[in-house]
Amino acid sequence: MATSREMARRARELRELIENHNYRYYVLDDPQVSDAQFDALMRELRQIESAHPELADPDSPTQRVGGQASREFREVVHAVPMLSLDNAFSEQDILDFDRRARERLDVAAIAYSAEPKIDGLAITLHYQQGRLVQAATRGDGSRGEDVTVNVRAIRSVPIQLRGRHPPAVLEARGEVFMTRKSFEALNRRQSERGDKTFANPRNAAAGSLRQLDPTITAERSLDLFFYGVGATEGWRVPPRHSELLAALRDFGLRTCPEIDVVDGVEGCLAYYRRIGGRRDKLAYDIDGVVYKVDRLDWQRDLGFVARAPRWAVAYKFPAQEETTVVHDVQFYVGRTGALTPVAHVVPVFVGGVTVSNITLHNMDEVARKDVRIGDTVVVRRAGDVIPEIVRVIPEKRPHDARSVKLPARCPVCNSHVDRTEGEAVARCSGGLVCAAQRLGAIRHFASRRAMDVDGLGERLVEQLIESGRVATPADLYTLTVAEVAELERMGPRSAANLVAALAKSKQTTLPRFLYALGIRDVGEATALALAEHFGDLDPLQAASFEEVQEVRDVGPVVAGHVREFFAEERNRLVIKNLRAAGVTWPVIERAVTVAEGPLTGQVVVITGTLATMSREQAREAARAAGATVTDSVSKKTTLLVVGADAGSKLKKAQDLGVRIADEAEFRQLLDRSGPAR
Ligand code: 9MJ
Repeated sequence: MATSREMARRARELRELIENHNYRYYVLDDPQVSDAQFDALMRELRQIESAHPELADPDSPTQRVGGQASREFREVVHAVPMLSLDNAFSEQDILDFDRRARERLDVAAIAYSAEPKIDGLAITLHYQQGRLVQAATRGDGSRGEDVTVNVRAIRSVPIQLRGRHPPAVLEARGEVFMTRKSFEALNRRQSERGDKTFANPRNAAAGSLRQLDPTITAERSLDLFFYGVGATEGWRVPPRHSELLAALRDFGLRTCPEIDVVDGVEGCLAYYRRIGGRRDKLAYDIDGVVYKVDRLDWQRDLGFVARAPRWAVAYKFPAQEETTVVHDVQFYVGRTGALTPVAHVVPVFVGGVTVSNITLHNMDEVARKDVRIGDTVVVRRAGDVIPEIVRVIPEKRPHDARSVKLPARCPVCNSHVDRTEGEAVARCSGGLVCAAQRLGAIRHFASRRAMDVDGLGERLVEQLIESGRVATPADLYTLTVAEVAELERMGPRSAANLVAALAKSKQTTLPRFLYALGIRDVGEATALALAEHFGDLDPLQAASFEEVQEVRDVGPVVAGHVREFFAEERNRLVIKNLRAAGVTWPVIERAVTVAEGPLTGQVVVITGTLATMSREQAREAARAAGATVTDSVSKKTTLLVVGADAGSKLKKAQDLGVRIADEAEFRQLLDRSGPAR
């Protein structure tokens, strides 16, 4: 049994170890132990403290989350006022700031501490003889609120400063914030519990810091970066701000690792660009950068105007999030007929541009975000990212807000709108009769990777369609030079060039032609696979649903689109006209010829888990034996191979009277020698 002296020593040792690991982890960003090892130390300390209540210490790391949940926050008067910063919004503002400072100081150049401007809440921590005695919010700069119990719950904040000789008084100032990751996790938890979610990390940090119950603050993982000091006693303040920050780090107070010393205004502007470029990659939100004259004697010489120092300025980034109002939602029809809901919002300047239209992508997205016409919404545009509606602010929803309804008919051609069950996207069924799809279809047909018709720009296609001269791609090949020369911004020469380009495009390849048709979900890779498999257009047009599925990487969905496309009379007519106009391609030697073998003529489906081979191996084996292999059971299926846990396909095959073989039988079938040639 350990003596209580030994226990007291071990408790002291553990507290020191734990604080040291915290410092390595948070301040130096260089942990020496794993989370599990750290937790083990905390566990051991808790055990000792509960077995030996006489060893309790309010400053023990186990006691971070303690203290009374007060009913309100006491007011704190700041001995040294907490400053605000002047804002700059342009390079010119920064040039002016630097010029004024140099003129006042009568110096040629100034070194600045350049710091990200953390978008959080300013806070001051009062350490006496190295011990955290009080934490307060900025408030109005003169008076704030006492949030000591909550700040103690922030793990990166030392309760006791490091070092043997801490100042008698040190008021360390910084910004409390929440990382984006913690913010998202918090909002997920909040919505799972049916609690209110926060609009952004800043609000979440503010809400968490001002919790009356510190256990809630503790579970919300707040962070803190220090960037300055208030009152100090018994401490020789270093001569430069950058050195002061280094001293704070030595005390165990975390500073932002992005802080740098830069030379002159050029250095400031380069820093702004550098940080701006990495803004989205940082773990936390920043809303600009701050420049501070690095020499503290120069800071004193420059002094203040009202509450803002003459030695510092905040250069703000354009806001990435703003709120605005949705005044309408309209549906746009794309090349493939997809209907896209687009929110029309009151124009708002966000992320450096004015945004007035925001895509909502599809009806699932509308439902998920529950966007209604009349709603106030948070809009975000970060970097080059397209603007998005982040969320609705439900408290601001007017009584007469209208929900967004998918129109029953295409807004362009009035054909009916299809929404396949389980699919997010709704589509106009009007194919080539829909003008929206016509423009897209013809542009796509002529595009470089399709038929590669040089000089057929959007405006030209629009004119050809509007004049009624061109309704389908086939009509392009009947254009004459004289007709084209009549169009806006066309002369005889460019008209001749276009007609020549059209003539040239007639010599194409089958993959290009198939891609050019704009069949839904048939991109270049699928077009190539279809072309290689069938060799020419006629066998593809004649192919059954099952036969199309034989093509590598083609499943039932794409096979369905291909079949629907060729089943449509109007499409076949367009193709016929294209060929009549002289569009041709060389026939491709079929890469895969149907093998002759014991399963020649059979249409095989494989289902369930096989014991001796994978399903893909089984498909290959069946193909090699001459079979056509498909994914789904139909009237054409002649053989169903069943492995373990077969599902609905077995039932369907039984209903249709399809022959069913188990794995052993299938192997026997494969092993039979092929028919004599
Ligand atoms: C922020 N928000 O990151 C200051 N700040 O300095 C930095 N704020 C500041 N400095 C004096 N890095 C007053 C405020």
